[in-house]
Amino acid sequence: MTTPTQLPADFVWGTATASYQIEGAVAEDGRGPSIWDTFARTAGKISDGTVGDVADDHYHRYAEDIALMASLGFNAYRFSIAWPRIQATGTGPASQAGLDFYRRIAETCHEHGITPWATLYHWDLPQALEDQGGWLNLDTAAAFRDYAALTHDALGDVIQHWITLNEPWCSAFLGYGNGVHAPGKQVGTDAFKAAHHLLLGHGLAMNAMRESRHTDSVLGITLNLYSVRPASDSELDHEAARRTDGIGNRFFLDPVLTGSYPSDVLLDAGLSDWFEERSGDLDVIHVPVDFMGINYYSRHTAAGPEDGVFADPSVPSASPGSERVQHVDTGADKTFMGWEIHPDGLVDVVAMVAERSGDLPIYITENGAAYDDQVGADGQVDDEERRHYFELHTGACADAVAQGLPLRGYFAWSFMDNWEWAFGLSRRFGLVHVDYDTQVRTVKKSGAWFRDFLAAQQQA
Ligand code: PNW
Repeated sequence: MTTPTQLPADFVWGTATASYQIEGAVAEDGRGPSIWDTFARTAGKISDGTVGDVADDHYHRYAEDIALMASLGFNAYRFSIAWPRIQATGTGPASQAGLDFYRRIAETCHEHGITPWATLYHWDLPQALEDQGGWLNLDTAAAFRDYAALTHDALGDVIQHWITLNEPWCSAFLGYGNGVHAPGKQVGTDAFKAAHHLLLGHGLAMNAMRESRHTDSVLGITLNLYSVRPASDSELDHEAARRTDGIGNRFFLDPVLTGSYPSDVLLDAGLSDWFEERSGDLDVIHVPVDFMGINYYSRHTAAGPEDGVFADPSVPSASPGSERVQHVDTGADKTFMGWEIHPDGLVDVVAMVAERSGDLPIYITENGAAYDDQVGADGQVDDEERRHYFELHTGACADAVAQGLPLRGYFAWSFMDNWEWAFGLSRRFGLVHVDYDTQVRTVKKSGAWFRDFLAAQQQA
């Protein structure tokens, strides 16, 4: 008898992190500045005024962190490689010290029976490239290809699993749309061009890695996808849902998996002509991937503006061209990010990808919940809400598999508390609590739950 949370024996169970959120050591061993170093130092951008200079000090503590990960029973670790550690200014030869750091991480994983999964771009663009236009500049796509090729060539013997980009929607629309993320620009619908250059960079990098001597590499991309539904049956709300799903999901899924952009989104944005001129890039973007990564956190319930006018170019927005779409509060429980908890949405987004990609393996490369955790008087962190969140979402994974969807693994976000972008240190996502004064790690109740859950998976 299989229990509801019983998953196949070869299911991948990991945790995930990202370089700038955990490493610190921003000026060590030749690392150059990234757009996040600059952005975090810009007054008013980070809610608690912190920067990532130290973060979890993982650069110096990676060995004990990976050992702790292993003690919880995870068999995979998704981390990201900081581009400015490999190329301080984003071009030129690779830094040996930078490569060595990630080789040590990969080797430490192997010593503990953990499979390393490397993300090449989790948002820390070298500042020197931003100074030349960043992702609004077509040349950045070629620079990303070169960085990916030399990093993969140097580390492909110890890292088999590679993810090109993490969440290009965030890079394009939070970075260049509403400016809530680095580099903090507000360029209106031109943010779609940044998205295109990111996707082109993905395709170029995929091709370069495919042509390398590491022919057994397993290559993919990670998108943040949402379960989207209209707030009511009205035409306006359906239109709002179409636009939300268009920018957040289809604009990224379709070019990668089917080789075309959704024409309705280009029309909404008023960019059909620009994209027509770039249509030759779609062959590159459409290069076959070995798997799709999905970061799933929440559901959106979309409503339209009563006057039916969706665009308001005067508002800096993460959905340019759809500034006036409303996200309705359904009254469901939310995490400390204000994100609605909706486990069935995980099945929705896996089905959304499978519909376009057939049997291609799918991994949830992030899923998790922020809360305002405290260490109790007994030294424990009782994060029952997060434990419950993980129970529900691992259950959703089992549902997806039971429905025959090709879901092959799950990575919890995050292994440990870390520097949460525009929220600095004020949002905790970890299975492991981090005291930022002492750097002491404490396994939370959710981490202990995972240890028991994974042990039970193994025995079944
Ligand atoms: C993802 N949004 O970010 C990232 O991949 C992680 O680095 C991050 O820590 C995690 O999710 C939690 O936030 C997102 O505004 C940031 O919709 C913002 C959004 C979505 C994802």
